[in-house]
Amino acid sequence: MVDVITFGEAMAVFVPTAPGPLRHVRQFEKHVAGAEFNLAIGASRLGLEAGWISRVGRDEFGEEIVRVLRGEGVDTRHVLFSNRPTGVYFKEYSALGEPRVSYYRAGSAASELGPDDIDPGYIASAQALHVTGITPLLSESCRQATRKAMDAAHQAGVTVVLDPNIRYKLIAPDNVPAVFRPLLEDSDLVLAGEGELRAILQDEISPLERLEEAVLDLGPRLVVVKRGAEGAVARTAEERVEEGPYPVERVVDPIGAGDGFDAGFLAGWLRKWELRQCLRLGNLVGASATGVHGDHEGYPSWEDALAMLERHQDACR
Ligand code: KDG
Repeated sequence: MVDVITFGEAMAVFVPTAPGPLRHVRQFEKHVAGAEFNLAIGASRLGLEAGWISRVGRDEFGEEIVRVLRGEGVDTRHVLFSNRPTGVYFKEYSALGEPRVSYYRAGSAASELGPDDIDPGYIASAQALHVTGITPLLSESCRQATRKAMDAAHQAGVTVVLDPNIRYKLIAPDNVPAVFRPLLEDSDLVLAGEGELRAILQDEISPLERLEEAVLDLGPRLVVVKRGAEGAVARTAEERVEEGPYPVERVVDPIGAGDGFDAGFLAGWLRKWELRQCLRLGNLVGASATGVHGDHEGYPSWEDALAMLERHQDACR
């Protein structure tokens, strides 16, 4: 039995060793990452059986992606090698704001992922299917693969967990509601940023509580709002739980924190923890990602996460 299956694109990531416009950067560190790939690694470190479905290039970066996943104990039996190249992206740091990303992923191996690559029997073997809004934006075949995976999960009674992960380099803001609302309607559990929910529901005005209710009205039974430095909120029809952030001394790079939060939250939720503890674990794993330049390298092991959680709870008492 797999605890969580996810699918999407992983890429080689080039991280500048100094801030400033990329045209002036001379040196980069190479990493590999991708929202769903990060989630699979985070979940596996936290003791879940995680599977990742994708296509990678028959090239050095594709080899590295698969090696990293295998080293992390992620199930890669449903990863295919393709003759197209593995996608690449670059981070760019500025002293003044959030890091930026530049993608070189059009026509990549993962953009060829299609419905035939989704095995309904495999999806049915999981407790949860983790879906992001990135994958359906990569190509028409990726959109169909997403549809098939979600349908297979519903038919088998597998919980569909959606993280919209809206990437404005892949979609125009005006198109967000049309693409993301159906995904939201078709999910059991939603893990999203407040800005993402506002963009999908086209609601800039209502208080957060009303926004959460609007999501529940669409179908999901649990919505979790990730609020970064302000912590997170979990909301069901019966309860609303708000939890403060896990303290971070210095943010080196926030990319990967959202996927880490998802991994932490799910690691608690799939173990049937109460919502407050799931939020705490999510916040902790998300915070751990922010101390390093790579997306997932900072995620803790299960033992470390439990020890950190206990220390944090003692400090809050
Ligand atoms: O969540 C981290 C991802 O944004 C990053 O790894 C790149 O997957 C990526 C994407 O599509 O933006």
